[in-house]
Formats: sequence, structure tokens, C-alpha cells
Amino acid sequence: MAAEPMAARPSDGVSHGRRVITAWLVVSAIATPLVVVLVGPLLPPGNASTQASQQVIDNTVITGIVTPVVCLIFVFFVYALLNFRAPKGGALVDGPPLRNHAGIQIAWMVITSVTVLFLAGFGTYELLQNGAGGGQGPSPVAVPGGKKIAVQVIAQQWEFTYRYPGFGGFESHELVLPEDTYVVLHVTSLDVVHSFWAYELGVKADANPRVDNVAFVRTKAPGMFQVRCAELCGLWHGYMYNNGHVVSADQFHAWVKSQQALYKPIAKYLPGFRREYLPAPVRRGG
Ligand SMILES: [Cu+2]
Repeated sequence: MAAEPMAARPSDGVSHGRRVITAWLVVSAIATPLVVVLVGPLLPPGNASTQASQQVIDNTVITGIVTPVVCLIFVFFVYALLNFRAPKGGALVDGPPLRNHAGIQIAWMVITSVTVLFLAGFGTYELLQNGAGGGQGPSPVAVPGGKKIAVQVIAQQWEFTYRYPGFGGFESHELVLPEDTYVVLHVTSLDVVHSFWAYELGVKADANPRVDNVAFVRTKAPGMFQVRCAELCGLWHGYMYNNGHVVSADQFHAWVKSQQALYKPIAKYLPGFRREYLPAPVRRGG
């Protein structure tokens, strides 16, 4: 006996496609706003900086777009489980192949093209706002207006140090930033390629030797943020982290004063502030 193709099985004459699409539209209409409203605010990296908040919005948009796609997969999965079961004791057969369905092919190409082009346009627009916390190289394209303080991030195996060229060029092991302030970060390295990642601030910029990689971030309220190296850089890469702090303007100026006093006696032994450094080879371990 020839096996009956599955798609021909429904005896009530209903269109499976129409049912699936209706169920998908209903489920998506309910799930998408719920995901945007309830899950969106929980998405990383948080709201510690303007750039971080912007990234939360970007992540919410992407999650919102992806929700109907996930809904379609689940709706079809459940529908197929309920409707396309092999009959008990019957032979396991595949449905008839679907070929040359112009409607489905055009819909597929239009929907995927529009989605991808929208995301490309949206992503470009968001990047051009202020660089979105990413390293833009030595000649940044997306430069936010207004007053900024400069901080240089110097990576080396296996720690970050920070220099403050606007405050006499002192160097510190701590990254301390004033609240509600635009900061221009100049990220560089003394040895191999590292990556400066200030998670809660939404900043990630590669640290390359002999490159001044510029990133912008606008701090918000006082708080702590994590700094990690995000590029495998050798044996102790996993230990290349510390915490940074956003503090009030008064606390920042008090901290700057204390660091300047601490740095003064050793200042003459350190190179002057430069955009990049080419250190003399250092003999290690001997
Ligand atoms: Cu590393």
C-alpha cells in the first residue's frame, strides 16, 4: 500500500499554513511587548553610563526583533507535534516536498532583507551617536560634543594603569572617574594586544602597542564598575582585572590631589605623557 503523504492527511480541508501564521501572529503580538517591557530593562550592561544605557536600548531592539522569529519556531514546533504525528503503527513517511512556491520565497527574501538592512542602518546610526563605547582608533569618527576629561589606559602583561594628562600626567593603578562627565579614553599597550573592557560603563577598546585607540564614555551616578582584559594576552590574562569607581566631583578632586602627591617623588623616573609608548626592552626575572 502506498503511503499517504502527510500534507494531504487533514480531512477537514483546513490550511495548515494559515493556522500556523494565525497562531504565530497571536503569540508574537502577546510575547513581543512583554519581552520588550519585562526583559529589556534587565539586559546588559546596565545604566552606569550614557553608552551603557544606549547599549541596553540596542539590545532591547534586537531582542524585540528576534522574539517573533523565536515564536515562529516554537509555534511551528508545537503545531507540528500535534498535527503531523505518524499514525500509530503506520509507516514513518516524509511530507511532499514544497517547490516553486513564489509567495513563500518572496516573503522569505523580503522579510529577511528588510530585517538585516534595518539592523545595519540602526547599528550604524547608533555607532555614529558617540561611538557606543567602542574603540575608534587614533582618528575617531563619532566624536561627541562638549567638554571632556582625558584618561589614558595603559595595558601591559598583566595589569592596567591609568594616566591623567589633564591633571599633570600622574599615573595610577586605580581608574577613578568623576560623575556626570564625558571621558575620552586613550587606550594603548606596552607589549602585546590586550582589550580594555569596563563592563558596566559599556566600554570595550583594544589595547594595541603603538596605537592610540580612542573611546568615549559619559559617566552617570557614582558607583563601581569592573575592568577586565578581554583579549587573551598570555599566562595571567585571567587575572588581569580590577575595579574602577565613579565618584562625586569633590571626591574626584581630592583623589587627584592625593595621587599627584604620591606620584611626585617618582615622576622623574617615568616617561613623560605620550599618546603611545615604545618602551626599552625590559629584562624580566633576572
Ligand atoms: Cu588579557
